[in-house]
Amino acid sequence: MKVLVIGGDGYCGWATALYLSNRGYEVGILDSLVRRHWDNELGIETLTPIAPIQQRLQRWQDLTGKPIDLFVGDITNYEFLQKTLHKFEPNAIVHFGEQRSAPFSMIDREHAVVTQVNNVVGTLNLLYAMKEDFPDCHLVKLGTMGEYGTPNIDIEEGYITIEHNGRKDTLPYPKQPGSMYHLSKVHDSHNIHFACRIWGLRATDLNQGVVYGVLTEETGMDELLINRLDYDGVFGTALNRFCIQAAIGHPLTVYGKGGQTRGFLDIRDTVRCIELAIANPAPSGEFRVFNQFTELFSIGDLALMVKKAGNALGLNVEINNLDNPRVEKEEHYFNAKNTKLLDLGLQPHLLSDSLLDSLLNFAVKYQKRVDHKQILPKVSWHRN
Ligand code: NAD
Ligand code: USQ
Repeated sequence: MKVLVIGGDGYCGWATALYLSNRGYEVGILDSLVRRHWDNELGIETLTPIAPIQQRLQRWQDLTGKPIDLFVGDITNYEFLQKTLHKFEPNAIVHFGEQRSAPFSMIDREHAVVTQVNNVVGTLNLLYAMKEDFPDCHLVKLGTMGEYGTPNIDIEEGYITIEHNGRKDTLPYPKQPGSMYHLSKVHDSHNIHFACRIWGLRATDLNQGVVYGVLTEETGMDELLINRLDYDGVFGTALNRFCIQAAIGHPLTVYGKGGQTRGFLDIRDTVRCIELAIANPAPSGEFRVFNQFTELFSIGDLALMVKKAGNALGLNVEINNLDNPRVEKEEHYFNAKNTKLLDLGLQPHLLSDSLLDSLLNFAVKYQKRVDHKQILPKVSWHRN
């Protein structure tokens, strides 16, 4: 089975491409490498030294004998996208190729526009290319749990059954995203749903929670295969950031009260969820939605867990409740369903002391690469 991984040079995409290749899928990577460009623009670097994509792929082939095709280009360029699809002829397309940072999208108007054009136009191009020539191909699209926001009722997987004035229907779950980035994912979901309803395409929208961890079986095989691990205030995400902060003796940056609750998952489960989605494709005409996370944590509780694990390793870890640069609820109800991937056979790697130990030790190993000036958040959601 041929799988095209769009965004295969990124954090989730790189781990997924190698995992699928290792399991016998014929894998191609399409990536514009724009994320490396955004890092340069912001003057940030991942904690880990990542090799150029061509070297990474050569090393993978040398180690395993498994080739991965590479297509460097931008999916907002329709001609390039069409040509690539015709060359590779995928059975499934996994689409990670978007601007994925909420703070990046909130820097200013320009970054909001870059985010929404890149994400919405890229996905729209993909839908048209599939409609034209690959209508049977299965699109596995990375969405986000943040599409739902934090409603005061249980969050279902994509749809909710509503009774209204004596009539009943199952409708898309209401969306209340918290950043221009999260909004771009909502726009994508509407476009993909439309393409399934009107053109009969098949798609799975994976509303993923916050991913943590860095090692997978494949990326741990060799230093040249190492994955990116972002810790800066723009691209770094909560738990990964906390472990790196703990490793360098920086107080953990909890925004506001820390009662913000989100879905989380280990990167080893990200790759497995993608495989489960590919192996069990959505039927033609269906816009299927899975909530892709394994556990719910509040940010304050995560900080306490990292503090405890850091103390056990002899690190002195403080927690600092900063003024929240974002506009979001800091105490709220949050109960999201996540049974569909479990029903397909997902066996979650739950957050454990040993994972925190390994992430903390990993961060200690690369601590010299940390630029302390990049840790505090600089992007504000507030009007001025
Ligand atoms: P990343 O920035 O590490 O990787 C994204 C990759 O996509 C980069 O290599 C980038 O160069 C590429 N890309 C972006 N726009 C492109 C375009 N127009 N054409 C071709 N390539 C393009 O991000 P990630 O953390 O791996 O996230 C991957 C996907 O998963 C995103 O869609 C993100 O929204 C989603 N997601 C991530 C997380 C997380 O915690 N990292 C959580 C939930 C959902
Ligand atoms: N937070 C802190 N301190 C930090 C970083 C974050 O308190 O140092 C808080 C934020 O205010 C927020 C929560 O932690 O309440 C999550 O923030 P995050 O930066 O870890 O994650 P987020 O901005 O939501 O985005 C990340 C990925 C995005 C993905 C999303 C999944 O960058 O691509 O879509 O997680 S979810 O959160 O479920 O929407």
